[in-house]
Amino acid sequence: MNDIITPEHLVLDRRAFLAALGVSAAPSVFAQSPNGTTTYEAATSYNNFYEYTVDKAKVKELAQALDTSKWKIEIVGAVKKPRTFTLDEVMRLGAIEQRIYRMRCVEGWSMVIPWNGFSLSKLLDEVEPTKAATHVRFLSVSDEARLNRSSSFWSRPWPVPYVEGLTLAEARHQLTLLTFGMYDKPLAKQSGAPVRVMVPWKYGFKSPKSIARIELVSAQPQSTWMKLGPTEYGFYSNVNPGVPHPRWSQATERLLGVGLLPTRQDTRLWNGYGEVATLYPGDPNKYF
Ligand SMILES: Nc1nc2c(c(=O)[nH]1)N[C@H]1C(S)=C(S)[C@@H](COP(=O)(O)O)O[C@H]1N2
Ligand SMILES: [Mo]
Repeated sequence: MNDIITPEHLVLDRRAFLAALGVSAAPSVFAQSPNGTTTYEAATSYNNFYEYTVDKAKVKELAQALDTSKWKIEIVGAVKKPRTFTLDEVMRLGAIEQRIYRMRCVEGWSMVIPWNGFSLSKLLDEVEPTKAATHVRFLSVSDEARLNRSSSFWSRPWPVPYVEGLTLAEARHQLTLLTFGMYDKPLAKQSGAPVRVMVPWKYGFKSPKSIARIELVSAQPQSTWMKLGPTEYGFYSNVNPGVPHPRWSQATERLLGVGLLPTRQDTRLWNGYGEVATLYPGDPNKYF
């Protein structure tokens, strides 16, 4: 089953996706979970979006407070052409493709999801990073008024905005997807509407939701998770069954939303996306 999930699945015609905009009541063609694809229902009912809550089942409801109309993405820093794009302007930069990616959360569960978008490199080419740019920093929405920061799970409010980062080479890799939809529909709010990045060979937390700002920078950025747990969450955080989390093994995972019960399966180096090997010369375990 996993072998059919390759980046060659670039099949969706852009018009089909645009036609789907605003037709949110249409039944998902993936409702029956063909080919081991996680159901839409499962993928949009069990979510991590800590700015709202640490309760995976409540995200779906709380995230509806996010206003995604009039969305803008600012791209600044070490670029020749800094620019603020409307969502529509960003979406016109490339043909929307469908890519079925595995997603492996650092907590030990995984899903298989058909995303809609195009390579982030298209957007980066548009703003022309300068020679000084070595890394990319992503900032999720920081409209604090709409965010629930009162989680009792943490002793202090969840830090906003959620920050993630990649090397420029990782960000430019064709697998790194600027994502506007899933299952041929616009992203649900709990899934990171209206735009997120999917980096399928890294743990799920490296795929930031609801992105408002992208910065090209000259040093490795500190992500939210590095700040919160420096001994547990490194900058690279590539999926790697050989490197256990300090508190649990990463050797296997529970695949969710495919059958009635989760399926336990082996976790694969780089989540099975071996083509990223060129980004990591030497021992894969040193990229913490
Ligand atoms: N802004 C933001 N992005 C985020 C998160 C978050 O809490 N806030 N959680 C991350 C984690 S831990 C995972 S596993 C995935 C979950 O994506 P999903 O809810 O669409 O499955 O989103 C990632 N992106
Ligand atoms: Mo995660």
